[in-house]
Amino acid sequence: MARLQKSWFVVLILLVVIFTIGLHLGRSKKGTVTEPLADTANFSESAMSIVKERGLHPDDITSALSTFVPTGKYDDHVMFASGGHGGQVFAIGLPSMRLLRTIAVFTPEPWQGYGFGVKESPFGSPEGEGVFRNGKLVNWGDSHHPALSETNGDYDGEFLFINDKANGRIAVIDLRDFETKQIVANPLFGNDHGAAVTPNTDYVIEGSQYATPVGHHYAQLSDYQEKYRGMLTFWKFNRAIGRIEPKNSFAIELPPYWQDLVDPGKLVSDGWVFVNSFNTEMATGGVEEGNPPFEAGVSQRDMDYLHVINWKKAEQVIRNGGFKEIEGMRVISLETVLKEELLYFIPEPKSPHGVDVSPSGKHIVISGKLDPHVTIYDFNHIMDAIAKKEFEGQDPYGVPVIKFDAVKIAQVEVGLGPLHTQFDNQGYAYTSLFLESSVARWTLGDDAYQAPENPWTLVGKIPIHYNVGHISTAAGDTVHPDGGYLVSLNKWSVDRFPNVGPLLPQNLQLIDIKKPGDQMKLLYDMPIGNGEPHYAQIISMDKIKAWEVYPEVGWDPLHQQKSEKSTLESKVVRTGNTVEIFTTVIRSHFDPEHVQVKQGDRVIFHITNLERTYDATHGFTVSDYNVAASIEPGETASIDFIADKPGVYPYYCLEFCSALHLEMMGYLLVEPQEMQAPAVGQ
Ligand code: K7E
Ligand code: CUA
Repeated sequence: MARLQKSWFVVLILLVVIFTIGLHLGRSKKGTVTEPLADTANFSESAMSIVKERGLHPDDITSALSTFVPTGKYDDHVMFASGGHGGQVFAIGLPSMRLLRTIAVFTPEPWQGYGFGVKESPFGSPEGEGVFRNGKLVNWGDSHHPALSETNGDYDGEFLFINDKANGRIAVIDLRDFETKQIVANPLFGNDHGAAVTPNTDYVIEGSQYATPVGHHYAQLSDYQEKYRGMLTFWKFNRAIGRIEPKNSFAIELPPYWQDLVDPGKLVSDGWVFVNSFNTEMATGGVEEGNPPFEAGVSQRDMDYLHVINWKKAEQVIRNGGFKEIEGMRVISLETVLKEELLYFIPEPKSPHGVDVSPSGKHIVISGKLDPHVTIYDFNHIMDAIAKKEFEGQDPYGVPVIKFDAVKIAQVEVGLGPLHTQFDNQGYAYTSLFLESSVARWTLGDDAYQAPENPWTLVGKIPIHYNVGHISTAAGDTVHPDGGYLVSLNKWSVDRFPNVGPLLPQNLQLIDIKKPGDQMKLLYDMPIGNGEPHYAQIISMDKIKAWEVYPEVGWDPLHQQKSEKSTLESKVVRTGNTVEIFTTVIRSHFDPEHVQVKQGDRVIFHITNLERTYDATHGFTVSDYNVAASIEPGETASIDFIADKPGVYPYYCLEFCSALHLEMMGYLLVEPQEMQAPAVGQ
């Protein structure tokens, strides 16, 4: 006991010394930094008393020192985590694991003035046609797979894309202002799952999940094999305007298996995309009719099919007119897919879920939830097998099935319930183990920078808490992973946090992966009391070039250009029954402060924030009209509603922007119909 205490004390002193040196070296010009303690002996004494008082373990101290970011200093990475069925994206700083920003995407969010009457958002403009499904407003989503834009296979920090599994949609977020600019809805299918970008962001690829008749049509389940289909959509992204262009997009028809995750090739495998699938049984469920339930029906076969798709060639087929148009989308039929040799299958064991291409592009790693191995395929072997037609047969639709043994180069026994794989800069791969609640680290064959004896070896595991889904490493799906951090995105948190009732937070755990071998270390638990994080992307902060304020006063953030409705001086313009109020805001008043309209008028406030000061955001709302805006420095926001109820409605600023913020208000007077004088001549 005494010896343990002594060695603990030595560790502590060492850490204190390192910490003190660190403070000297790392002093930031920004913000205030406390003076490093000159007297380390005194410091260690006071630190020791905290350690004792709080009952901390030596490990806790290294974790705390590894993640603590002092006031005025910045996190070095940011993680964009999906918000699951909350429909949002979270930007979280690493290593501190502090939530920096919620980005409203599929679900309205009033703090950002998103979805509450502001026209400069997908919820307020024709660009948001994807917020409608069957003519109905769908104002939530199930966000799963965020994908950062890439240039030559590396994150470029310009855009973020994310899918909505529930409603088959893709959103575009501009990282200059961290705001959603576009939502597109897939015209061919209702549920999606895989979403990823090609290495130069030419396309955002969206895969369907549950097969349905194409184009939201009707067909009996007894016609499943004939009339239901899977689809892979290639949404063309125009970087210059920051928009997906549905007209230049296309889709590939697939058999009615349930296509799952999507990962495009890179470097050697650029031009190809890998998609796994399950339910190649084509089970159609129906427990109530005495059929096996889906969970049994879809996992009868030992192998499902990894889809290997030549998208560059598909693009060529589209250019040559080899498509039919369905619901406005150019679709390559399964028949053409076969004729043009765009699609091959490779058997993949068992209940596959994750598919991940290694940084070199040479290896494709898949995991089957019911197989304790990850299976690794070699891209060059796949190309050889295709050239030599090493097929074991065809699926019922005539798709050639490549011989498993011809292309599988390794299997690593990692543990129970493997799901998703990520990569680092030391030649390791990491696989989440759902059933075991741990993360396995293994060496990545000839991608490894230091090749061990057996190039494919499990080297360590770390338990997590609990039920990990995805994991994310820094730049972990690019051609140059950063290494250093791994975040485990856990579904359950069970006993990690104080009881807040039966709906528990999810747990995001930060793991230090800097040290080699079996030396991964859990650093931090971040509860997130919000929709389920599925996947995340972690990027170095150096690559994010976000604006501090909008480039010009009068900026339209949706189109990233000067707004036609901006103004430097207030004015009210009435055209028939439409009243446009060109409003300016600056600390601490609106101009105008009185707005008089008639019951039934259409009222449009065009509000320009004249501020050029970093962080001088104002808000705007009018009582009872369900409107909320956030007007960041330089922004012009337009809010449009019908003043259908007479009365006096205060409008006020929502952000506590100055000492006189409470005074920052105005009155909207809606004159009742009966008081309105009849027009002259009547
Ligand atoms: Cu595994 Cu939607 Cu990527 Cu969740 S998915 S975990
Ligand atoms: Cu502007 Cu409060």
